[in-house]
Amino acid sequence: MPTRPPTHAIVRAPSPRLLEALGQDPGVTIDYPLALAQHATYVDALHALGLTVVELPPLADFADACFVEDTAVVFGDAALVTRPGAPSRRGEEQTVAQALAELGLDLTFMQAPATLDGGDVLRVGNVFLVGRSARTNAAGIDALERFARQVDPDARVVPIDLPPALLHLKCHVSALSDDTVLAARALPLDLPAHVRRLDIPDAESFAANAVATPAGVLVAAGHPRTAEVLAAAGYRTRPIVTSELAKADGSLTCLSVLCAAPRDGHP
Ligand code: CIR
Repeated sequence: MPTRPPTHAIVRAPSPRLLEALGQDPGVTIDYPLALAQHATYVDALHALGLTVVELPPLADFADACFVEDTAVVFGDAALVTRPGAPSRRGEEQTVAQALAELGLDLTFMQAPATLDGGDVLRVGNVFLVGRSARTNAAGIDALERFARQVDPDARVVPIDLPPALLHLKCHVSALSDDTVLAARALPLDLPAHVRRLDIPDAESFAANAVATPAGVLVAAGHPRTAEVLAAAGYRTRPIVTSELAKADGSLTCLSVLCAAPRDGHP
């Protein structure tokens, strides 16, 4: 069954503790007011794609809580609420779960010792490529497989060992649709035969992580080759700057959870 176009995006503005977020290089300082402004621009861009944006209140105690993607994997009318791999991030998932429930999705909650970050899950139709990473363990991958098969008995989960330097699988690849992915050239991927791969140069690998809806694609600004590849393939693109969130290892998909709400009950 083809993926229904998303109707909603769940987001959360960066916490005032963003400067303590995981993954920053020493000597690099996040400009918090600029991070807030960039996040607001991202939210505007989601609106422009026709999505209803559910803005969760910032979580003051969670430095990484704006990276909501890691807390849930949506598949059809269901969502797997994850147990994030970084202990400091556990708890972020609760308000995301509540928002998904209010939108009418059926929730499954991952249990210890499983851990998984949504940033490791690349869904292409009913095939889930999942990064085996420092954040996502074997029990997390098993839990993802059980969840996916409950929703669609034909769903497949394919684990991928990540290069050690890569935080999440989706740092260097993202799905544009049920049959197309955008990927950095150097990333090896065992894709199903029907999946088309659009390659971008490794120098632009940050831009491989794009937010795609049928209405258009949000893509990291300042990556001209990627913009050309997408345009040549017929995608309408909208460049976005998220430099301050990138300093905390965040890319574009990690700032939202997209879903097609079975019940549009959110205020
Ligand atoms: C972390 O290390 O968890 C955050 N600083 C960045 C998470 C980025 N998430 C994502 O790309 N899905």
